[in-house]
Amino acid sequence: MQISDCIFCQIAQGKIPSETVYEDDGLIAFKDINPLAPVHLVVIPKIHLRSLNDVTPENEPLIGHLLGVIRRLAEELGVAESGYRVVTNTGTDGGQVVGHLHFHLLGGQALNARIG
Ligand code: IU
Repeated sequence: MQISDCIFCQIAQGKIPSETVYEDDGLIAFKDINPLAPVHLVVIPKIHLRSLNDVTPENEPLIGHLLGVIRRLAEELGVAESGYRVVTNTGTDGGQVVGHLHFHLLGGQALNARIG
């Protein structure tokens, strides 16, 4: 697949609209179009990494920053105290559908084991 065909790259570049809730130089967080919980965000690095398997030591500060942003968003959205789930599906067996590294932030209800 060409990176130019990647839907999440196009969202990151503003070429496809999304309900963005946070953005900085390195990442963007938007509402999942098919939410599985009252709070369901997708948080992605802007650079094209196919999955967690593509993360190199060079990318690790960015991923650490991404997790910090998720933590702050969870607080801002009011789910930090009640609890939430962060998921990154990786590869075929992991159920990854979109081939651009992304983290789901799910919360706002008691999550059963199947959600995410
Ligand atoms: P995955 O199974 O971890 O690859 O999930 C991809 C998620 O991206 C899934 O929850 C979709 O609803 C979501 N999504 C989106 O929010 N906007 C889009 O344009 C597309 C997928 I394509």
